[in-house]
Amino acid sequence: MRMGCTPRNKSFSFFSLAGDVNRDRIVDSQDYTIVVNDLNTSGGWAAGDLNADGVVNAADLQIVQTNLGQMLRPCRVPQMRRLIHCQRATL
Ligand SMILES: [Ca+2]
Ligand SMILES: [Ca+2]
Repeated sequence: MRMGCTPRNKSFSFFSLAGDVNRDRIVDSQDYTIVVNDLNTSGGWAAGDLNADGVVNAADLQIVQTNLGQMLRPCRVPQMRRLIHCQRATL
């Protein structure tokens, strides 16, 4: 008896950059402005609640300030064909 499901390739893209409120991979003045505009409100990450304590406050602003200028470059995933070629070359 065979159980389970048919394996399929899946691709996920995710990243985490502390202080990047608008998730554009850069911590800059736009993120700072979002937090300042939402100070003392409740909301999620998009509102600037970066430490997930339920309120946008000075702690969240500190996270942005600490990480100002940080950025993430898009990562490149090798194409499967190239990966297979590399594996054969090493056998
Ligand atoms: Ca940003
Ligand atoms: Ca917070």
